[in-house]
Amino acid sequence: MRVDIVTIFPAFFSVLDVSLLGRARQDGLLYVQVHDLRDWTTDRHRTVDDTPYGGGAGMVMKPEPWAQALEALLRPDGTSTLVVPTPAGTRFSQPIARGLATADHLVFACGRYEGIDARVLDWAAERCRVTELSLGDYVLNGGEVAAMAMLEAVGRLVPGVVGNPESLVEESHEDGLLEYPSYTKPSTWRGRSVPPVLLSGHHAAIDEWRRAQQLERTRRIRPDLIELLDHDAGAAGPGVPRS
Ligand code: JEW
Repeated sequence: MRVDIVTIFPAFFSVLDVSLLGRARQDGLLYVQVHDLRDWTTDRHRTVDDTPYGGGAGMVMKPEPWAQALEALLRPDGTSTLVVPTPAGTRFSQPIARGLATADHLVFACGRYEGIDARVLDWAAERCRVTELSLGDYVLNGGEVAAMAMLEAVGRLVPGVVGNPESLVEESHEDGLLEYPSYTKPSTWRGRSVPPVLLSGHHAAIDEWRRAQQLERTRRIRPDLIELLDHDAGAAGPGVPRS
């Protein structure tokens, strides 16, 4: 997968070099390139923003530098997907990450200020798939942190990026439940023992205990996820009560 990221803060993405995805980049599975939007400005001050038509607080990103950037980066055959983090987008989720992981080329457009002139996305939608995504229901200062989270979620689903495919399935949200609690040595630490079943060597009992922990935690912390469970698929797993 090839990923291009356009931002006025390319330095935000230097952490990619030290993350999990750093190795995948070296192995050629993920080719990520970060671009400075200001490289596509033509004025002496490298201006990317202007005042909003209709008035109001803040500034809006000018369309011209974005069009120059996207004309340079989007494939002319329409096979690129433009990902635009925005608080007004569809909520990002694991199913959306799975969908994006099948793409061959993603371009992340990271806005700042009050966002990007709305005509840019209308124009881009005539050239490629455009997907506006929100990281969640809270305020961020721009698209960079959202893009970083989305790239990590998508990148680890690209075949070969995460070594063990089983670890993909076991992670939270891949089976629709929160994860079970994990423990390592020592078996007693500061007066707290590891749950004895985990030391029993009884694998069926361990599976059952972990499933019960997942269900208890999910019911307590994220009851909304229980509503989303596929009851037929869930009944095939170990220790799932038919309710
Ligand atoms: C996100 C891109 C660009 C937030 C989440 N928040 C917010 C907000 C902003 C400007 C105007 C109105 C609301 C800040 N902002 C962004 C926020 C993405 C931009 C400017 C964003 N996902 N993505 N939760």
